[in-house]
Amino acid sequence: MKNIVLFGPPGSGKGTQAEVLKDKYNLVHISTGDVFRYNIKNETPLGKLAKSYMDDGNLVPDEVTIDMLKAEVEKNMDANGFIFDGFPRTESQAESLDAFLSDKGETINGMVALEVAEDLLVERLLNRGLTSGRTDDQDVSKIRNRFNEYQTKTAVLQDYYDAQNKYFGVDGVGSIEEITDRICLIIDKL
Ligand code: B4P
Repeated sequence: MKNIVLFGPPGSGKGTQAEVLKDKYNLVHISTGDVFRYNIKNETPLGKLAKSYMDDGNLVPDEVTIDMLKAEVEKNMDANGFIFDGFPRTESQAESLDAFLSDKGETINGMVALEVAEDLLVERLLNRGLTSGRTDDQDVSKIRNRFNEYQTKTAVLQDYYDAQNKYFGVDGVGSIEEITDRICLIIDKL
């Protein structure tokens, strides 16, 4: 399997790039944000729980998120590999993912991190909020809280993967196609 973690702050383009990369490399794309939003839309118990966190721009608790991620992987064990989009977002999630994959004789091949300045991210998210209906994209204070969650809980994962020589930073500013090309140069070598 080829297993890639797509990483970066909110709005950096993880979901956008994953949509292209999954077809190019024939990988299964798992976006924890999308799975939560699907559950919210269908008013499942998981959706009701996740909504209370996501609406304010907070991370959903690890125990819920990790179990959900594992279930998504288990559904697709015949895949060529996975693009993990928006997961892991905490050290505990990263450790659980490593242990879970290791039990299956698999590993993360690399983390590709999209690097974009915060002001540009706010602009992108507010812009998406005009049409997406996502409450977490419509309010600057909620967006700032998402960045705060990222800085305090998620950014540390750069060191986590760097220590395994698996961290690859990419300039996330430019056209979507240009950024895809930059990411592919990395994935092709993994
Ligand atoms: P996510 O759904 O993961 O979303 P995101 O971080 O907002 O966006 P992403 O980086 O994928 O950006 P996108 O491509 O859409 O998270 C939402 C929430 O879910 C979290 O806040 C949290 O509450 C919860 N959650 C999810 N995973 C979790 C976990 N593991 N643990 C706990 N909680 C979790 O791009 C954004 C915008 O930019 C789009 O409008 C796009 O069109 C635009 N764009 C993309 N690339 C561009 C480019 N090159 N130039 C210009 N615009 C671009």
